[in-house]
Amino acid sequence: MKILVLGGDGYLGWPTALHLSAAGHTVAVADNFARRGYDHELGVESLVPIEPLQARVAVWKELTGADISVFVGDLTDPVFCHRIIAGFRPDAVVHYAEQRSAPYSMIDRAHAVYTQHNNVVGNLNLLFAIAETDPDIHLVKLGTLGAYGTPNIDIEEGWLEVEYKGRRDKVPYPMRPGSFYHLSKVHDSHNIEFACRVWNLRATDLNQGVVYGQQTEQTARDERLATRFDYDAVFGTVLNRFVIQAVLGHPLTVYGTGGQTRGMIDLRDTVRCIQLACENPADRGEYRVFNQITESMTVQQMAETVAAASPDQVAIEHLDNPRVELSGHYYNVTHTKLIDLGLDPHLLSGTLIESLFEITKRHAHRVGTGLGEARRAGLGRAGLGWAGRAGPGRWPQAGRPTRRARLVTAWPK
Ligand code: NAD
Ligand code: USQ
Repeated sequence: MKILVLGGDGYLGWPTALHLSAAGHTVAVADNFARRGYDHELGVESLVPIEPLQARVAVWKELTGADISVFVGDLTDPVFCHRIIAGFRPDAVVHYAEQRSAPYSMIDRAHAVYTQHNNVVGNLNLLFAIAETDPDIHLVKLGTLGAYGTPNIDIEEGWLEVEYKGRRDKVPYPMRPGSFYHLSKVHDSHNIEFACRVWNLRATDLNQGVVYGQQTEQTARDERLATRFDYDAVFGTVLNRFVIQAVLGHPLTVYGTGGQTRGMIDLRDTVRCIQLACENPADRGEYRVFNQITESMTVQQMAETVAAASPDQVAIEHLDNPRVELSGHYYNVTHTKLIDLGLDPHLLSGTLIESLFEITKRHAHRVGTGLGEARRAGLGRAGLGWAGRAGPGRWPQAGRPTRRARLVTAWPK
């Protein structure tokens, strides 16, 4: 198949491009390098050094002989968007190219507006480009599990059967997201569902949980093929952050009680899920949703799992939660559709965490301001405040969450 990976320079896009190329597909990537720009804005960088996109592609060609075409441009530019779809004529488009940090979207008005403009307009341009070029092209879109929020009923895969006043219907699952970033994904989903219904497009919306891990079979072949590994308070995802904190001897920063539960997935499963979605496309006119996770855990359990795998003593610190989110809630996510297509999940294990410890130790000398408070990392007074705490018209609280209690865990060695 011909597959175009949008956001192909990112944490997930790059290993996905390599995985699809290794599986024999003809792959192209597109990116505007916005992600590298956020690093400059925040004064942070990936723990693992990453090569420029053109260099990465050249190394892949040197090792495998396979070409990956590169398009540099912005999806919010409709001309660029149309040109790459009409020029490359993919069978499937994997759309990763969005601003993906919830904290970044909550810094202030400008970051919220940027996030929603970038994500919603880019996705809309893409829908038009597909409809105008060839409605048969399958859109594989990365959504987020957090779009559902934490409802007190099971989370189904995109749709809900309801009975109301004696009548039955199947409706899009109600969404109650927790950030302007997560809301951008909800808007995207509505636009995609509408385009499938009225233009007869085909799409798979992948509501993915928090990703952890740094290597796939392909990126491990040469360190110049490494994907990024973020650990800062804005872009670092929770498990990756905990691993780095453990290696550096910093306390693991659990927000609140740590009783909030999240769905998670290993990077190696992410790339496999994308392959499965591309190779088993939705029907024409079909908008289907898969919940892309392999297991769920509370944040406290994640911290305890990392601490238990560490050869050193690790402290777990409970900070005031800068986010507005429930803890100690019901959480049961249905996630059978990717398993039915053949996904064989890697579950979080000591082995994976140990390999992450090794990677982290190798690059520990590169840790800069990112591990510390967001303010030092360049966010100014907005810090990590969640607008829900500040309310409209007031700025979110400044700085890092405050220290509330420190629990030191001494794990048996
Ligand atoms: P990332 O920021 O590392 O990669 C996204 C890439 O898209 C970046 O290289 C960026 O430069 C590019 N991009 C952004 N806006 C663009 C635009 N307008 N035009 C062209 N390129 C643009 O993020 P990631 O972690 O690889 O996530 C990829 C996707 O997966 C995102 O849509 C994210 O919401 C989703 N997702 C990520 C996770 C996770 O834990 N990382 C979990 C669930 C869903
Ligand atoms: N958390 C901590 N301590 C930290 C960092 C985070 O306790 O140091 C907690 C947060 O409060 C939250 C949970 O860990 O409850 C997850 O936070 P996160 O920053 O790892 O993930 P999140 O903001 O939800 O966003 C990430 C990706 C995003 C993706 C989302 C999937 O950045 O692109 O959409 O995971 S999901 O969470 O399922 O919506």
